[in-house]
Amino acid sequence: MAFDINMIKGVYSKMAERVNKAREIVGKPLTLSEKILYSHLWDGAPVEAFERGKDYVDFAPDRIACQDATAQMALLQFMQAGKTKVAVPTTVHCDHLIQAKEGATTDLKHANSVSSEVFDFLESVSNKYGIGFWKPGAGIIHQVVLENYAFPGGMMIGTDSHTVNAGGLGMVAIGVGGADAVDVMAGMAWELKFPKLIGVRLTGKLSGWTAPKDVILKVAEILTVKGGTGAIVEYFGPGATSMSCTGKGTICNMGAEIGATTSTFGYDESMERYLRATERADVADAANTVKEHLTADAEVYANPEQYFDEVIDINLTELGPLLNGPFTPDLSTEVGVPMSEKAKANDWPLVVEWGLIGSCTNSSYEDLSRASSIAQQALDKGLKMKAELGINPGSEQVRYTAERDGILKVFEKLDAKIFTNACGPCIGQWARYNDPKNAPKNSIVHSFNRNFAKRADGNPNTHAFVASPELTAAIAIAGRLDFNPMKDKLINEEGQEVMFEEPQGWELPPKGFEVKDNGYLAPEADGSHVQVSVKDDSERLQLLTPFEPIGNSITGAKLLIKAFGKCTTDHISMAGPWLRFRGHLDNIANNTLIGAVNAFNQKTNFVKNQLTGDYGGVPDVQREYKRAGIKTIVVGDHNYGEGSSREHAAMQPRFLGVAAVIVKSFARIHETNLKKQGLLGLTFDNEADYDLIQENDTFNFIDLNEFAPNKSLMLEIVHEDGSKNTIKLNHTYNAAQIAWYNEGSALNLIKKQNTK
Ligand code: MIC
Ligand code: SF4
Repeated sequence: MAFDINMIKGVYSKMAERVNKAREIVGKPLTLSEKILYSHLWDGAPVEAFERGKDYVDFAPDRIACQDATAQMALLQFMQAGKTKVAVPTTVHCDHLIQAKEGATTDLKHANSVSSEVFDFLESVSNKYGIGFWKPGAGIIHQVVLENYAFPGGMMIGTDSHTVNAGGLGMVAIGVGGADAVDVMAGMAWELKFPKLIGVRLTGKLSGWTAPKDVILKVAEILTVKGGTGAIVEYFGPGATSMSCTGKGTICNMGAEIGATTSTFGYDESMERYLRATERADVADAANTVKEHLTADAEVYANPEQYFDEVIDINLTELGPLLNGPFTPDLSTEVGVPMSEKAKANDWPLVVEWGLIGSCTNSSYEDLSRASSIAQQALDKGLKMKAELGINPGSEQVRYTAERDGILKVFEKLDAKIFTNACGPCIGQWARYNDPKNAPKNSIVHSFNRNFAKRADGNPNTHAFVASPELTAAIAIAGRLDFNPMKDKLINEEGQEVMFEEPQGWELPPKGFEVKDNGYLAPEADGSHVQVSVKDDSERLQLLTPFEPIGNSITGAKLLIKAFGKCTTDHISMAGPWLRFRGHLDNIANNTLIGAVNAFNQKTNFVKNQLTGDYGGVPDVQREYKRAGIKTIVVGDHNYGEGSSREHAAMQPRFLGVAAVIVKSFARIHETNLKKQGLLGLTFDNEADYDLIQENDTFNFIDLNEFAPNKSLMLEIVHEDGSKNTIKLNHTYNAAQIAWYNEGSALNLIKKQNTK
């Protein structure tokens, strides 16, 4: 048994007392999010009410999940923490390092051969420290977590931004950087700023072509990629209870795309059905005994405006299928004519070359069955695929069951490629081109969550649009971006006009789930004898050397890059081919900020070296500053570090000698990652000061020796002509986080405390 029912019962046994106490202290009815947060305080029962968006609070999460691309760095850090076992149930999932090319069998074999060093490392570290290990091919972390570990009312963290997917089963599940996970693995508290709360009231009912995916595509349009920052989004209302559990997972999953800390839904019958179908009747029975604490107090949902910081209303009956993109997940367009007009106006290619169904967002049994009902119609009506189709099932359990039930066969009859149960094309692990840099302009549609430039196939000219799995299937068959399956006819092989009927599907497999080998390896009870080896000359893995503190005197610093516009973690530390270096800091540092656009010349990976006057790649120029002993700063725009939880985006600049990152605003996980690695993450007090920064500037921190909570810092900018500006910079470091800075990193502090 992979999950721990006693742990879950332990959480529930304390819930009533803690929730009642919290209600008394807060002095009003509680939302579900507050119930979960207040029942997971590090210090036990609550004694004070926290101010949302302001107070830093210590929590005690119930579980941790890591995936292969982030677990390497997390575990390399944990190995330094001086512990013999993880303090909290933890799992590692191998899903990112598997390419999609030929199809599952060949691709998995290939991954197991080229990444064996990394998989073996992860397996042996897991075995040593009591961590559950999910082998390559077992499935995508968030689907596997939903199927095995998520439980209503629980709190978990995971080293992946889409950990939030588990909100579909009523959890508060939050994506973090590896260093945060290391704290909890090492038996310490996990700190989070008490979130603000956004309520989304769902009325009406989904029908026809509208899917749970469209709900979150709509929310993304309303809130934009930064509208959820620092908030938990809580969904409620009749529309919420009428949706499947995995559909709720889809909605929570893409909460990461609006910057939300997490999203969640109250416990309901769909969750109970899902728990029972995934062989967790005992969890459902236990949840039923504390039902009233697994959803908000009735008054909250009756008058949400009084209890949430913001309330959004969506009527599902009026919602239609949407396509979001290209290049950003919050740009929504309705299918058909609106898309046709917008595509023409913006010169987006109308011909669609690929439809991809999968990713942690939409790879459940229900997703595959609804998409296959469209594929079946294509076969029945004599339609030929106009685009190619690729499928990544979410887990081996989903795949095995879908194969047994004939779902995969339907796709195969349309010549679809069934890729491994893994992330694949969602994270650039798609061998679509030999040379993506020179690949032509084209459109693709997928059921994933992110569609940043180059994300799927490395081609900057690929326009990726996000849609529900059923719409993805229909558009791939039609081969046109502006196809409206509700109105448009297609011509079949016999020259007849045919139309699709509405998609149909099964929420859960009618004959139950089935799997032969789910790919799980339990750790040994005592792993102390297990040897973990990292070769000195490995190009994939490198043991870590602690960072030296940056210190409280930064003068004469140079500008490394002033990033223009969107700068996501993909721009700071690209994925795709670079995933292979996720366990080797020196090697992966060679991709640092190579995707960021230089504000002075609009080019990527082309910055001025102030020492020589020459231009070069960002990592090369930075290494030259480092050799010369010169500190540097990075400047950025809004929502800097949006996207992934990868701490590499903080560790690489730190490793290469960047001292401070100064931006208009940060994405939450990235800001914490910078703090954890002992860097300065600062924001302009006056956003317009971004414009003051020139290419040849030198920077002097004036009062860094007085670095303290709630106190701004002053920065002197010396321009090339000798003129100066002094600007005010803000920060959100509390006393403990300043201690990380002073020690060089949070890990340095843990080590110091453990050796005392
Ligand atoms: C992603 O979707 O961008 C990833 C790859 O899953 C990342 C984690 C990573 O960079 O390894 C995420 O979302 O956190
Ligand atoms: Fe994997 Fe994509 Fe999900 Fe990230 S978003 S975990 S890459 S499937």
